[in-house]
Amino acid sequence: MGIVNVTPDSFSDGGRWLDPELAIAHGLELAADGADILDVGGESTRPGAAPVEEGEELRRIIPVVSALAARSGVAVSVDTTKAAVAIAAIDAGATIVNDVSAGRLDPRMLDTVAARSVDYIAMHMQGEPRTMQTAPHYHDVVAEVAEFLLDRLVAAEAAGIARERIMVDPGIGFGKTAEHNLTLLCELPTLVDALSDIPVLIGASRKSFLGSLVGGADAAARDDATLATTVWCFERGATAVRVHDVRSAARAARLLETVAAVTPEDVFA
Ligand code: PMM
Repeated sequence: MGIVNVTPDSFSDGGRWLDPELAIAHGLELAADGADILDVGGESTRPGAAPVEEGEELRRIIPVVSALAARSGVAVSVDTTKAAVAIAAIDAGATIVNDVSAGRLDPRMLDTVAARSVDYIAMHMQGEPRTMQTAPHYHDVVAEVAEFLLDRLVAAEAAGIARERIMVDPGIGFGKTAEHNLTLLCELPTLVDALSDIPVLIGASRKSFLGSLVGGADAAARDDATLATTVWCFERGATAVRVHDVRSAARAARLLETVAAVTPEDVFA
C-alpha cells in the first residue's frame, strides 16, 4: 500500500502533495513502482494534529481519488474516519475504506461500508490523534491490541461487513510508545495467530520510533529502517505494509516470494 497524503501537515511529507496534480502524479508513480493499493488521505493523524473539517477533507482528496481510480490500474483506499468522506470517495472510485478509528469516531461508518460493499481496514488506536501520545499505557500491548481488533471485527460483521472484506492493523505509533511499537513488531506472530484468518496490515513507514532506534533525524532517512521492518513484517505473517517508498518495499516483497518459492539447487543449477 503506497501512501498519498494530500495534507499540509503529515509528519514525513506534509505539504508535498497538497496540489492535486502533484498528488495524482505521485500516486501514479507509486503504482508504477509496484503498489497494489494507493491510500489517499486528507486529514493528518500525526500526534497532536488538529481535526480537519469535512468539506476541506473532501476538497483535498476527491479529485485525487477519482483520477487515481481511473488511471492507476490499482485499488484506491480512502484514509478517513468520516462516513460522508468515505461515501464520496467510494462514489469517486475508491474500493477500500482505511479507518484509523475502526468505526468509533463516526457512528455511521460501519453501516456505510457494509451498504456500499467495499473493503474495510480497522486500525487500533489508544485515545485520539490530538492526545494519543500523552501517556499511552498497556498491561499487555499485544493482547490488548488483539482483543480490541477482535471486538471491532465483531462490530463490523454485526453491521454487515463480510469477514473476507476486512483487514486489521495494530496501529503502529497510534497511542503507543517506542517500546509498545517494538513489542508489537517483535511479537507479530502472536498477534497474527490471535487474529486467526484476518489479514494484518502494518504501517511503520518513517515513524519516529524507527529514528530513535537507528538514528536519522529527518523522516526520509528512516526509509532504510522502514525497509528492514517491511521484510521483518512479511516474514512474520503480515499480509500488507503501508509505506512511502513503494519501490524498495515491492522489490523486497518480490525477492521474499522468489526465495520462498525455490530451493538453492534451482538457483544454482
Ligand atoms: N498511519 C498513518 C495514517 N494512516 N492507516 C493505517 N491503516 N495504518 C497506519 O499505520 C497509518 C494509517 C500515519 O502516517 P502518515 O502520516 O505517514 O500517513
